[in-house]
Amino acid sequence: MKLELTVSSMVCEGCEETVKKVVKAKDSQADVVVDLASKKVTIETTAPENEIKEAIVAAGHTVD
Ligand SMILES: [Cu+2]
Repeated sequence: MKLELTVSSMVCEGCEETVKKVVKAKDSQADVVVDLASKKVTIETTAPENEIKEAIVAAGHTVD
């Protein structure tokens, strides 16, 4: 399943790494592409969308 999320709280590469890390903690096979400029995160995963969103929010980020 392909997810396209906007994580507006990402401001630097550290945030980008955090988001990638928490997504991969949910699904180690996930393919995560972050575009910092547009704050878009494209994720190819078998994990449920709500779990991915919750993991990102739990890491202190905002999913629009
Ligand atoms: Cu940051």
